[in-house]
Amino acid sequence: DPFDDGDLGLALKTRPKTQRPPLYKVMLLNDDYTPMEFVILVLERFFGISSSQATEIMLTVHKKGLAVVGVFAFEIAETKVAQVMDFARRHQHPLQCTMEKE
Ligand code: TYC
Repeated sequence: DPFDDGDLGLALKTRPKTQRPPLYKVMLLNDDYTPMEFVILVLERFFGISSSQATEIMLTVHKKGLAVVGVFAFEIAETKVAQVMDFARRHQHPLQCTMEKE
């Protein structure tokens, strides 16, 4: 009949679905006290971001309140957040880093 999509429909319905892990956005939040240079250092050290890109991202956080600094699988995102929070705490800066499912 004219509504029968034949083999193509069957192929789509039976195609094995490729499973991808959920991704998590890691974000930095602005505050009034963390030095700009420290935020740039965090972006370079923990996210492998170049000095010029790190400066741009830091200024985005400063102006907009937050920015996504990377997107990772759950365990990687968790590790980045923990590393940044620990580094900030050890330097007595109130910098906050959080993650959110994409
Ligand atoms: N607002 C801070 C200042 O003026 C700089 C800053 C940028 C702090 C980004 C946190 O995630 C941040 N010193």
